[in-house]
Amino acid sequence: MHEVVTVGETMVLLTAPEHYGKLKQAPVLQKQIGGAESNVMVALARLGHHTAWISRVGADPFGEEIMYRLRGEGVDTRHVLVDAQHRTGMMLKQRQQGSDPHVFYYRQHSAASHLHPSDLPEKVIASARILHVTGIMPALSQSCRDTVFAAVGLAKQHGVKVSVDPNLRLKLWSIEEARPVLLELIRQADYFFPGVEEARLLLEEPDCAVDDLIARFLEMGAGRVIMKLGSEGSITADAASASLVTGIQVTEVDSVGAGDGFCAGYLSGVLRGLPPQECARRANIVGALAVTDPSDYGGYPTEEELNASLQRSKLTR
Ligand code: KDG
Repeated sequence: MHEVVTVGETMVLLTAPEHYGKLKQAPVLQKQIGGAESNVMVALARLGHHTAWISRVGADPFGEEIMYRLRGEGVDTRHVLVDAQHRTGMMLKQRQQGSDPHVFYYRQHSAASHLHPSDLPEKVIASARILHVTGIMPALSQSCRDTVFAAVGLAKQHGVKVSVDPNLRLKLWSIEEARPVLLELIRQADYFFPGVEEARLLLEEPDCAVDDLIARFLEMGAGRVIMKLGSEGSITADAASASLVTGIQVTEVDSVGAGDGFCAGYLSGVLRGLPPQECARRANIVGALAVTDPSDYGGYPTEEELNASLQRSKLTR
């Protein structure tokens, strides 16, 4: 049985890890893989949890590589369909000194963009403890949007908790298109993981205070809201209480993958039955360690490494 199951697209990611600025000046690109949903599964698997990633890949070397790498991380890929008609998606990442990297997608009409509700293995979702979804899938195509809502519907039907990271990608769709879709997902979320700017955009409240943003999401129906505050930590709130949990300081190399690590750290606490503040403490550390490595998930810790960081952070508190 899997503890956490997800559905999403993973791409081959080409980047020059040692090079800042225009990729045209980088003589060699390195192959990695990236996908917000599978990143969360990798981080959870490193922390000792059973996870499954549901998707489609093309019948091509990139698809093979994604499966090979995710299997190597201990993520169950048995429910991934190999789609002989379409290619695996790809992205380029151009690193910038002092700011978030620029990404360029080559994912239109990709294999994963053809995911369909009939691809969902109902038994796998029904027997999980948590379904994790993001706002990327519904941006890819109508059939991906239908697939995410069908997965959430199955989770609800079988009493499986739903975790939602909005992952607002304005390169994939406009805020006007994204807003109603993501608000509908948020209403169904047991755990909702926004960033502050995303929250303001989604609620059309550019100047709203963080506490008021959280209150709005709780009123809309989210069970627990975990607001990411970057290096400052996070706030975990539900109808009964709210706590600010401070983060740890690290040297940032690349911010991509931090939000995914954060979600995984939090969900691993939930799976262990920990109180919300302890879940947030784990989330802050996994998110922080993620930014110390240039790849999406190279910095995610094992449970042992996470415990060592937790101990160190307790000593310095
Ligand atoms: O969260 C990390 C992701 O942004 C990256 O892996 C690529 O899934 C991705 C996306 O759609 O941007």
